[in-house]
Amino acid sequence: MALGTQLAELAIDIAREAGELARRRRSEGVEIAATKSALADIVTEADREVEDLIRSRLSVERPDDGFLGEESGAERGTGDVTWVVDPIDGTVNYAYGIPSYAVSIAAVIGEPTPAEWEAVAAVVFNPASGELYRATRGEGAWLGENTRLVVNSETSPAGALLATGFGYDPATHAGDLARVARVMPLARDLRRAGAASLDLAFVAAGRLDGYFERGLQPWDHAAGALLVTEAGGIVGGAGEGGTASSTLTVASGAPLFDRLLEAALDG
Ligand code: LIP
Repeated sequence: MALGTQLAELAIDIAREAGELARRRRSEGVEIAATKSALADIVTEADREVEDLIRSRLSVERPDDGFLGEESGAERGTGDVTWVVDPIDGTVNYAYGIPSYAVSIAAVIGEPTPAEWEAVAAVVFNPASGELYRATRGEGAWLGENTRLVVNSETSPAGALLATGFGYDPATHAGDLARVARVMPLARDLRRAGAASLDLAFVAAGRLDGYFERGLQPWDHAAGALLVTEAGGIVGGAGEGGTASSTLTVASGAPLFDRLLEAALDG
């Protein structure tokens, strides 16, 4: 069995177990454990517990692999594979009880930085909706067992349905709003779902025409980006060589991408 397929099957199994834990903890009531980069940047006890579950499962199944997780940081492996994990992407939604959050797990090879890695397997699982998005490099992207994901490459005279997000630090909001103003002439409307991995999954599924956001961390976009590219779309940004980065991440079908990137980039 090809490596990507093996890693994807493991990621699906772990994401389902982790997602069920997150869903169960949500139903029991959520405790804010701490704030991180800003008052609005919260972490719940469930974030930490879910990441611990994912990390311990991977350490048993793939002991030589590296790990990069939102809550427990980075650990280099002795092999070529690193797991990039956001245990609960959409943490604020989760804390408020909004059913739009996801377990995001990607397996990458090479240097564990977005500008250098090659994602080979990805899973984005929303336990509230039951929707599991998955992709293996070179083998396409899927929703559930057999719904093939294909980005929307049609351009509508009404404009594009786009999604974006805003950072936790209030000092970044003016720049984010200026970016929205630059992009709006391309849009029919905007959506703000609050979970980058689900925004990227929706681009892959053709439910959004495009997505742009400043301030994402590698674990926010690692899995969703592979969904988009395996669904025929393009992911890039302001990183080295035009890659997705914390400065800017952009995803869409090919006809829209260059215009969206140009409008979203800071002047
Ligand atoms: C979130 C992203 C979202 C962004 C939020 C936050 P988290 O990740 O998924 O797109 O707008 O500011 O970064 O913190 O829930 O893992």
